[in-house]
Amino acid sequence: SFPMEKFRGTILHHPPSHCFDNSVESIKADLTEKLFSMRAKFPEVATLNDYYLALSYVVRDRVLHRWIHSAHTYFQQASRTVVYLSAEYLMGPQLGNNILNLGIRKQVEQAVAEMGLSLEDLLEQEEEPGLGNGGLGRLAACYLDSLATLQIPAFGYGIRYEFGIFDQQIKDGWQVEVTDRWLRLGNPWEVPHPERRYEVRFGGHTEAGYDAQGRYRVRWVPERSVMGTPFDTPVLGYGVGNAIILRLWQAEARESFDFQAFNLGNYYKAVDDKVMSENITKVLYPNDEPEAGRRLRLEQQYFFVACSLADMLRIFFQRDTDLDRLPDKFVVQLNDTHPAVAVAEMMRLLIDDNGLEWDRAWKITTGVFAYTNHTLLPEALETWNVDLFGKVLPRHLEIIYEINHRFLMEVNRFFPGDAGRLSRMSLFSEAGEKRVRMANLACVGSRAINGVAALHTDLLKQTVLKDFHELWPEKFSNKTNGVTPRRFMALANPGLADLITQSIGATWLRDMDRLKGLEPFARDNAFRDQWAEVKHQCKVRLAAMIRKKTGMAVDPDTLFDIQVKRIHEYKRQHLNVLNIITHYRRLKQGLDMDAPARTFIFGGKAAPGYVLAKLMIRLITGVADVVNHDPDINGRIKVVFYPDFNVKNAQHIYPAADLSEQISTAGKEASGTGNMKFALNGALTIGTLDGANVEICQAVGPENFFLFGLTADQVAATRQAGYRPCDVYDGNEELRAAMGMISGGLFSGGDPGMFAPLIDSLLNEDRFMVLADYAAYVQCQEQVGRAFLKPDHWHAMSILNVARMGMFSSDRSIAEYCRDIWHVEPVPVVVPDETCDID
Ligand code: CJB
Repeated sequence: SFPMEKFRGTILHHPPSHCFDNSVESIKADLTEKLFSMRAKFPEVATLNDYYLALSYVVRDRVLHRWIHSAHTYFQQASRTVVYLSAEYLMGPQLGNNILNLGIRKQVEQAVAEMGLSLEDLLEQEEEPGLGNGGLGRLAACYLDSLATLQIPAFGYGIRYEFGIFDQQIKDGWQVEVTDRWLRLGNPWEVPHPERRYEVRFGGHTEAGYDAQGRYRVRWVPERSVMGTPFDTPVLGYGVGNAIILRLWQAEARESFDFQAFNLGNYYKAVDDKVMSENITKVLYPNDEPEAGRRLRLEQQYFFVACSLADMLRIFFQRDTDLDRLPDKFVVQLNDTHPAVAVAEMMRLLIDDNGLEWDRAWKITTGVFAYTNHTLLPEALETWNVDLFGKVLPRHLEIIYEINHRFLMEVNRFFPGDAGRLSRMSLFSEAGEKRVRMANLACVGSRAINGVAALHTDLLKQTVLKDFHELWPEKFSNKTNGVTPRRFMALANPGLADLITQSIGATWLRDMDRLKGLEPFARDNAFRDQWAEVKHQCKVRLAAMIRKKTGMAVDPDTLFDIQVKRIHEYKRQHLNVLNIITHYRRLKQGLDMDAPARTFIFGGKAAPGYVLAKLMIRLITGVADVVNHDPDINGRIKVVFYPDFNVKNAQHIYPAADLSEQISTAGKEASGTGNMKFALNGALTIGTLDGANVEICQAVGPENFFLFGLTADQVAATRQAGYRPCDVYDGNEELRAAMGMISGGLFSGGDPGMFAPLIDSLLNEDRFMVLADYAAYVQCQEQVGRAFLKPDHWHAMSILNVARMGMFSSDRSIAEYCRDIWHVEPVPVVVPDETCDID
């Protein structure tokens, strides 16, 4: 490896400094050059994808220029650094965002136009890296964007899945999963570093003994090992020279061939190890999957944690030798419990590999980590069977036992003789099969614990982490999620961004509180008309996309009512459907004839093993089939299922919404972030008091928000009082009729059995109180319809929503993490010879 020690103390060289000419002529010349040097093509034979790749390499050079100066600055200043550990990143397409952040959009647009291409077509070529399931993965990506923009030295570490989240197709109304081969045509954004591999060990056993100094030591004798190779993707800040790195690990065999087996003539045995090793980073696991494939998932988690911590220590040792100073130099944020095994791995590194005593190692470890919880759903809290854990990570299991032993002694000192508390707080659950509780491990190993919205943090303190809050109240804080306005406003909705900039200047994109300046424009008729026109254009664009993807024609003059997110019972897409059916039935009866015509748009993936969620998709498409073709309805209702919801599609969808559906059962959605993306694009929200909806409603004002349904407290109380969904059913004629239409087979081609599991679960248990909120929801939707018929007032509300949403920028979230948890300061990066300013 590179002899870094030579660089310690004094810096001998500056990184190369190219003067990138960002003129149109120069970009054209570079593009032709890249077509030749990277694609071996001349223009007459180049495909659109060749041009996409060539342009990406042109942009990448400029991106790398910023990264190399950033890395050099951080190294030189030995800056305190944030390490973000996340098993998921949903980065979205890179080309458009990098062009935006480099500030070269106009030149690139013109350059490709002069070459007979359209930038929009080239952007459409990009296959996004779908390395995450949903909100949690996208949050990690927004946070990298804000870390770079706020000039914070940081690394995002994760897994380079060969196959990300599946592509969704709809066949005969059902979801079909298709392998996501995102790397098929190459990925121009990453730089592999095979020279910087780490070995990661698995299995085997441990041996205890005494070292030469007579100290007790444990030696882990692993059974096998794999190598982790990093792939780096730079992430640019906006309006600054700073860039940071997303470093994703790929698993590889130590040797490509087992030479002994090969020499014995067993070729297939020889490649076995290679295949097994590469399996570790083969595929992303979908949320909400039942137990299958658990072992590999644990291996994935440990694999990326081990590589990342080894890399962090390598960087630390470039400039320092005293491990006690590690917490001064690094803070490691655990994005949920997926990387929580890092607590045990850190202890192992310090004790076994670096010879530290337990207490010293524990002080360092608990000085480094912080933990973000993302869910209250008990079934989503991660635990591992102890036998499985011990087979994969025998040394770590021992360490966790020791942590637990010492921890429970401490608990017992604070709460003597409280056996119930000890068993609830233990790192092991003993009811049934013995399991390791990863949330408890994360809490014990971290100096800070946070939830992702005010309500969520309160409920954490009162429920799942109550005991930890009683023991360490000072560790807890709230950090309400945020989203990046660069991708979800400037890039996704340039029309809106330009209108805002014309009105209040350009600084809002880095300082979202400035959006407040839009408030007076809510009363300005001319401005409202422009606002309405921008929204209309976005709806026209989405209508064209819908046409292309589904063949369906929808009318941009109707109310676009949109629910896009993972399909899940707690998110209650079926509540939305029940309202649609109710509205449909009323229209058939000649009622509600003055309601505005609506287009109901759904999008989202169901976990492949989640039967009821897949049935919900089938219900949506079934309702669409009937309603869209009913001549009595005559276009007053259209229902669309937009296939394959991902970041790329989302960028077309959020800007086109009039109404945003945020209708989860109160107390179940930790935060939500789609709710923010919609509102920042001028959609009004219909929602419950759940997650960040609570704060959104407060920020925009309840008069600009369609609120309905039980509160979290009422949900709990209703449950306590012995909630019986069948009583609600019996008492509501319209609800009975709507459910009757489903179970009668109207939406399943006459098959009354198809939706029985869904109907039965609503009638018998209704875990998520769909029926309890039904009447309030239908009524609130009527109010929405009436409000939409007064366009001036509607657009004024829309403007006020955007004006008051500034606090939901991820810049605000990250600034709070920096101030309260990470204690880290900005490090500005000066990039020499950049000829272009941010526009
Ligand atoms: N979340 O996407 C996931 N996956 C999980 O396993 C647990 C939670 C979501 O995280 C988002 C980011 O914090 C939240 O906004 C969302 O409410 C939560 O469901």
